[in-house]
Amino acid sequence: MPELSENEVHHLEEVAKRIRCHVVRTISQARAGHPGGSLSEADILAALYFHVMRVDPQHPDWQKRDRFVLSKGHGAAGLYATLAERGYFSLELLKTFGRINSTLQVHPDMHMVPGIEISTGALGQGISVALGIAMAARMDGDDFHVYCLIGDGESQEGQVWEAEEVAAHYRVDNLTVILDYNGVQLMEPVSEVLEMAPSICV
Ligand SMILES: Cc1ncc(C[n+]2csc(CCOP(=O)(O)OP(=O)(O)O)c2C)c(N)n1
Repeated sequence: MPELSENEVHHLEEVAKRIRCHVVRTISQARAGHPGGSLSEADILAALYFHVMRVDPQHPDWQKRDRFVLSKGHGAAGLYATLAERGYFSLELLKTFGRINSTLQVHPDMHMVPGIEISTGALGQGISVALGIAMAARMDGDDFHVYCLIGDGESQEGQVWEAEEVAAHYRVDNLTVILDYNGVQLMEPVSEVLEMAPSICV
């Protein structure tokens, strides 16, 4: 991928700022959702949806599109903001985030929201599904790429490690997994939760 010019980097930074503003607004209006993880993923989502991924917001089911799976599904507010900025649906819809009967629930639903590939929320599952999509694409001879975002807290799930081991074993090179290494899970530093692990194990 060619290096970005200063202008292009500036553009992505501006997009990420707008995503963060939407996140703060939607989550505070709804009084629901996960602000931390939705804010920390903004730069990653801006880069993916506005530079890296091959997508067509007017045709969200286009067969040749790259796929994105938000394995840390509780960060849906950030993904909705990105999809709205990219033109999958209106920015107005963001105002309904978390309300009863809205399509934009706190965890993303693939049957209700254009651009959402997989319904996620149970940590550890998204990366396994992303791996399955990538392996199926390889078998079918499809040339799209699969991107998956996982959390550092989420990485305590054994399922994450199992998926990564399988991906390495089968050399699944059409899957890119990105770790949102923000150091926090819910209200605690990840390092403090990890310190608890030995006492949980005995
Ligand atoms: C299997 C499972 N266990 C517990 C939860 C509850 N939960 C929601 S968010 C979260 C913390 C996730 O931390 P991290 O992956 O670091 O996400 P981020 O900090 O990026 O929001 C937990 C434990 C869940 N959604 N799924």
